Amino acid sequence: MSCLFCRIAAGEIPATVVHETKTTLAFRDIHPKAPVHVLLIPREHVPNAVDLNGEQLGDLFAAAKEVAEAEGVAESGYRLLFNTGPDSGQEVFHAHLHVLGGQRL
Ligand code: IU
Repeated sequence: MSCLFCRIAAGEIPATVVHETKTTLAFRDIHPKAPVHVLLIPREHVPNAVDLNGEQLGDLFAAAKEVAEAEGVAESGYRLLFNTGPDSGQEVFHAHLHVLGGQRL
């Protein structure tokens, strides 16, 4: 298995997991760009956000809401971001939703 995030989902590579469901895993970004920077991934390998089906998207957004509440940024606000493709700066080709907050962005 060569995909980094598949390996994190499988528990082969350590990550600081903050939330998990049957379909979704949330862990802290290793190079945080804000005080709160959590990545949410589908457990199933999907290369890009635009390849996610409706159920996977719904699960990611539901998890993002829970993470934002648990991280204390639900009221102050936060950014949800998918990078898609090389020009966006996407580095890991396993779809992931960034949750960024904890400061004025
Ligand atoms: P991007 O949307 O593909 O650019 O985001 C990839 C993120 O994955 C980026 O913010 C990295 O800091 C983060 N990351 C990580 O959390 N753990 C890792 O082992 C690697 C990248 I490589």
